[in-house]
Amino acid sequence: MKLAHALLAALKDYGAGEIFGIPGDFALPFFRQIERAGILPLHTLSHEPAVGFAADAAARYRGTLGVAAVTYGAGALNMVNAVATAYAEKSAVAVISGAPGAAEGRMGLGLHHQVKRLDSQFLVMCEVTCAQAVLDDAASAPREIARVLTEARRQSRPVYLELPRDMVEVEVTKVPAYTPAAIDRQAADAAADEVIARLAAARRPALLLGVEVRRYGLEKKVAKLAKKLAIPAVTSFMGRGILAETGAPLAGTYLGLAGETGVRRIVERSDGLLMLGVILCDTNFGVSQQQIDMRSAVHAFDGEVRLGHHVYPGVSLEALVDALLKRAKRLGDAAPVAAVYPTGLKADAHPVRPLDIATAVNDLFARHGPMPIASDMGDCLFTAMDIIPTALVAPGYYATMGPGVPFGLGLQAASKKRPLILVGDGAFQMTGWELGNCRRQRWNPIVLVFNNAAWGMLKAFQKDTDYNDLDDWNFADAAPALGGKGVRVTTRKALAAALEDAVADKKTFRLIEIIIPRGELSRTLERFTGAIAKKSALGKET
Ligand code: TPW
Repeated sequence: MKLAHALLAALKDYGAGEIFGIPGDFALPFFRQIERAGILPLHTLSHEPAVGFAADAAARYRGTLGVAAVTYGAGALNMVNAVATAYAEKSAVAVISGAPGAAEGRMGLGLHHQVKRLDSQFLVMCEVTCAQAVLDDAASAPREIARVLTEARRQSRPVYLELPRDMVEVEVTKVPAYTPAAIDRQAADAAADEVIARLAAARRPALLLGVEVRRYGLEKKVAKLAKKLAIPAVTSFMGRGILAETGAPLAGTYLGLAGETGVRRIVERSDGLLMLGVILCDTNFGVSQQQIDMRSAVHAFDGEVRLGHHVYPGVSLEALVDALLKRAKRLGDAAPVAAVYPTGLKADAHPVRPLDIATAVNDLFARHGPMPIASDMGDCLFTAMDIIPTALVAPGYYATMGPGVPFGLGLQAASKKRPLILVGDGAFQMTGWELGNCRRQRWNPIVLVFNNAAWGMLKAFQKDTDYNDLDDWNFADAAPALGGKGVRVTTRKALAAALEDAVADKKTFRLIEIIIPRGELSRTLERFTGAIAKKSALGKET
């Protein structure tokens, strides 16, 4: 079979459901084969960052593989930030880039889209992916594809495959099927024995659940484990939304001093904290990492389990969870505390604050059922902490702006469900334009633009400056030109009505531009800025 077909069949076999892409001349032969083979649907977008973000959201939703296909140089390098996001936040995106053919490379001329050397792009991609291959040899290509895609699945990180344009139609053999890593049960059992002993000896054991639980498809098993142990369970910031679909009671989301006090106490007072799949980073641990007793904590992440100075390498999260499930017994006695979220918006003429948006969305979900959410970086993401947990795709660690809208498009393509997109006006300026692709693809997200006419988060950190103020762009007016419907709301009453109206109309995307008075912040961001101010004041005293 043709190399392109072998690659497409392998992408599907390894879990991909679609391809997001933008072609270029080095990628045209591959794109033709994508269309002709019909193995995976192709969704073209407008700008490469969005291609990467959409593929990332699809990978996150499915817990398998997302695919981003681009051209050499101008295309692939335009996508580096999105691939970096996937790397940092552990999302298995396969980047497929076109490239010059062997004869072109030998010409000795600088080729268009070439940076310093022909392999400059490869070197850049090495830094943001966990495995790479150039498919320039028909004999080894199937093995190379299998090696690289296997790493994507096992490590849940992006990978890079470069497909020179003269290789697309060469004949190759089938790509070997995906085989999950062999599990070392003995190592997993030994680790689980020690973990259970540690939890049983603790006076206040607790569970902190992170994003790997979703990435490796372990939500049901972990929900069962939490129930068996009957100890308080919370998610990390990145892990927000995991277990939402299992109905398991969670006490909330840990955000250090920026989060709820009750949740902070559970985590920081625990003398036996079991962290499953949690990325150790400043956003997950807020501004109070030093208050967690890491010596008594257990950290299972990236295929190893750490307890104090003991390390069990080669124990996947799934192997550990399986072994824990076999041993778990009731350790806690308290009925699990489930978090409470604001409902019952006062639909009056009051201007809209971020908390009102969360309340309005909670009311909407109560009436019509939950929607999966894609959020950008900004106060919209902190506002999401007051929304009833549901599947959430957001850049909670790498914290890039721009993914909100394209995450939402990828989420809809993968889930086939209508998503809710939360995005600030600054971030919407970056990638909001991608909504113009909805009509063609029959996507119909509901988009809430938090318009505070500012880079509000930055302004919250630096109040005495003007350069963080933005102009008012009238985003609602732009919606019809992009094939959707838009409305601008300034009061709580208008917001509630606009949400109802949007849910009722499934024909196009709906953009609700919510005017928020500058300086109004979510509760989480208020606490966050307060904690930072307090910390820097303390720092000055010492
Ligand atoms: C790609 C730095 C973090 S938050 C922020 C900036 C510029 C302001 C966001 O403004 P927006 O939302 O979207 O209006 P809000 O709630 O704050 O008003 N460039 C990139 N990523 C990041 N994170 C920045 C700059 C930043």
